[in-house]
Amino acid sequence: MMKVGIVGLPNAGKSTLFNALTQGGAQTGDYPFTTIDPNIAVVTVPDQRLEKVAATIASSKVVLETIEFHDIAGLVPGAAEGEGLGNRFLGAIRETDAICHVVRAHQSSEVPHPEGRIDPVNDLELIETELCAADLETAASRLDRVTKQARALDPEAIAEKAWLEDVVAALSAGRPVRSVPLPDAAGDADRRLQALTSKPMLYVANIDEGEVAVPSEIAVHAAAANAAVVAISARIEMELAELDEAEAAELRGELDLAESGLERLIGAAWELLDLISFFTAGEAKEAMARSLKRGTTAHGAAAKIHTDIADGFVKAEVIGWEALVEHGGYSAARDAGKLRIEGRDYLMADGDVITIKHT
Ligand SMILES: Nc1nc2c(ncn2[C@@H]2O[C@H](COP(=O)(O)OP(=O)(O)OP(=O)(O)O)[C@@H](O)[C@H]2O)c(=O)[nH]1
Ligand SMILES: [Mg+2]
Repeated sequence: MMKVGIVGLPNAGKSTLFNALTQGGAQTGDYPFTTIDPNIAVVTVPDQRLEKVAATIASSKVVLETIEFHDIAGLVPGAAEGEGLGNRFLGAIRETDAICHVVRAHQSSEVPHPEGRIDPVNDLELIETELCAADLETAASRLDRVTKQARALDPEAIAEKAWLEDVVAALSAGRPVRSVPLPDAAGDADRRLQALTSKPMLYVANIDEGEVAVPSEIAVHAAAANAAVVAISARIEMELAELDEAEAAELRGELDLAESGLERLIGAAWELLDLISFFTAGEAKEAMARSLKRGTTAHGAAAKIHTDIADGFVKAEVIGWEALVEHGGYSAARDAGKLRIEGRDYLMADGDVITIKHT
């Protein structure tokens, strides 16, 4: 299960967004450091396609993919040197697979800004500077260690040393580790470094009620930082999350919000992480959605289900979810020649329904 850490300046709206996404009851407040210990909640990734497949096949149960959100304490300038809740904050981010960076872009005068002004790009840079400072310390000490190993003429250590030198230079210039290409010869050097700024980054622009677009200066900054970006009014989404389904749908219509904040955020995250979804579904069995890196084979998909299934892989029956629903089930789809037999090297497509035959 993917873990996403929600970070940002104090009062940016992190806990409000967290509550909207998770229907959680995290405390929010118009004062800094409302959150101290991280709030953690698991949400299911909504997927109408799987619901339709499950209804067609008469599956017993729908099991959706899940994401764990961590709502972390606000970060302040100097955190890398222990300001604010410095180290605890940074430790909490280390545990996550991707970072969701909430930046205040709403103008509400009721909510104080810790810097006393509203400037989203500057806010993004403040946080990124702290993350780079924390990584610089880690990378410099790792470079020290690897430099000693590299003397022993270990080719991977030599490649790692060269990469770390580039990393230290980038971080010193305020650029994230994710901007430094990792040569093949350096192996898993990025995993060993465990940098905060190598994690995929998604910005959430917390916009005014009634707005829908990402402010252009934030979009420009995101493109330069290799980050994805979505615009969400955390306050509206939290209010929507408290309504029943019919009321929420009506208000969404009025606000011109076709998808929920959660759906938009997941859509952007899937694109950022280059993920697709595939399904397994059996009659009177579970219908399940799982995420997969784009470009994964049928054998790789099998490994996601169970290592035994991957080890005993013989062949796979594959069909796009829409064709399966159109034909009304597996046997009609098979009769129509739409259920394909694929081998282990078949590249999975988004929305594939797969049945793996294994020994
Ligand atoms: N007008 C408006 N107010 C918002 C919005 N999002 C959050 N707020 C308000 O801003 C204040 C801070 O929100 P929180 O969600 O507690 O902020 P936080 O980032 O979790 O803050 P810390 O935990 O202190 O770091 C609260 O009073 C929220 O109601 C928004 O989209 N619009
Ligand atoms: Mg909070």
